[in-house]
Amino acid sequence: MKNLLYSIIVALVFIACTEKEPLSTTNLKTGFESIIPLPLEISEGEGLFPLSSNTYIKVGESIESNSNELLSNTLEKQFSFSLQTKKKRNSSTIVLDVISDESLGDEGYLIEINEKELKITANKDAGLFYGIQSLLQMLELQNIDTNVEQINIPAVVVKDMPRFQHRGSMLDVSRHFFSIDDVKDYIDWLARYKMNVLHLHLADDQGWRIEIKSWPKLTEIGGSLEVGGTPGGFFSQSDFKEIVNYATERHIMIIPEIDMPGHTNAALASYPELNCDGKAPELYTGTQVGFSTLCINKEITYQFIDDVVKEIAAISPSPYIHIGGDEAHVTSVSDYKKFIVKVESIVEQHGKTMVGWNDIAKTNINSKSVAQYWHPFPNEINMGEIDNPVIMSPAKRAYLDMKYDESTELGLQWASLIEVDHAYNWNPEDYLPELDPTQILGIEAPLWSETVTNQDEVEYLVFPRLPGYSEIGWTKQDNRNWENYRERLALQKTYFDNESINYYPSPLVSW
Ligand code: TNX
Repeated sequence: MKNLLYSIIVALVFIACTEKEPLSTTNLKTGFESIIPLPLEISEGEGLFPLSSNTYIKVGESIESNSNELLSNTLEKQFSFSLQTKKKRNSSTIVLDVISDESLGDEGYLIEINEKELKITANKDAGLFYGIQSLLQMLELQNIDTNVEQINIPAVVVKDMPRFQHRGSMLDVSRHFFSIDDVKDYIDWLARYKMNVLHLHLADDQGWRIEIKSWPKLTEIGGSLEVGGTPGGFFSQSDFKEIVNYATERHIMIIPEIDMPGHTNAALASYPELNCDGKAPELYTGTQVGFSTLCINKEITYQFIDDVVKEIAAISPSPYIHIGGDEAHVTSVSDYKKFIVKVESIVEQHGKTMVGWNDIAKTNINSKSVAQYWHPFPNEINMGEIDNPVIMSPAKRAYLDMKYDESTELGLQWASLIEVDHAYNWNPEDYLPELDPTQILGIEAPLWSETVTNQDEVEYLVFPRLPGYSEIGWTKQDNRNWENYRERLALQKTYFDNESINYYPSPLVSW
């Protein structure tokens, strides 16, 4: 009798120990109302979808990207199970498919979760990618034990699509140079937050950072240094293609910028013939702006620009080439006007659309060229005088190189101090009342690199402001408010910590 009792107890303890309690994900409602950028519509359903190694993933035939691998690999990395590619008895199913649903546009997606199926569909591959990003971020924010064997995801329908088509950031690799791996990290950050443009500022006074085969001294000489006099660097054309491919896989467009006619000291130091007096200046490693100009009235200047644009157009799939055009303080107004119109026609001859900083609005540009608004310098530019498409990057709100507060060591403060709430609380459609909202393509947050020398410093200025810019670009204005955003931003700490991101712990957020 004693033995029997003993055996029963042993058996019960054994059963209790081996039975795996499926952990529920969360006490949040669906989890999707916690992600950044906030989705358009979320409706709760009933029941739970069991995600485990018994889940089978079914991929639609018309999918072109490797989104399914992204999903399976990330889940495998994060948890202890992998998804099945063959259906088993009792399997739950994840379905990924591209369907014809124009209401989702080019970037929207639908997530439908019930007890049997977790389905992500989109009209295009980009939408599918964003749907997967939403699911992965939702799971990550739950801080689920990595050893859990089953995750129960509450039933829900999420319908989501972006407010603006252009959601980007700019990285200045001229003032300080950053490696391919650093740029790839930057691309990963953008992808996580459903941003789709990385504008690379590839040439300025302090450095020329892209190989031009027909003008090799641009990088040999012009790429050799950076701000502070430390060694610079440059991307070979094959490096650039590697970056473009990495970005394309993540549905991000790289917009290359060669700033001209000002901000050109690196080119002028490399080739004396580009100077009006035929003399090459010294390389420049300071941080002043507005002192250099290409020689506007020399034929060779346009030969040079034609070669540069031709080589870049050949390795850049983006429809845009950015020609800078800002702060040409030592170019006369009439020369500037002549110059921009000539450069625009060169860009168009190579099959691209010109983008320039808002200074180009003073010239007679074609209606499809794009103006990037940064500041009403110089001469109080009135953007209302042009009907062109506009990218909004107001320095007072969107400059990632502005300090957070007086005590921030990195960054500048000429435009404003930009705390996290100040970065978030503005509307691209009413920032410049003179613009027609239909002109606004979207937003870009530029990181100028005068004061940032390495990736740790980049992270400090980018985070935690970048998620806010992503939400401004993606989420409907009426669905955004700071109090709710600030709670969601605090949850991003999980990601920052997982990726060892050196973020600024703003006192406005309860981390
Ligand atoms: C202005 S924004 C510039 C850049 C500087 C930046 C620093 C713009 C078009 N020109 O050359 O790096 O300020 O904040």
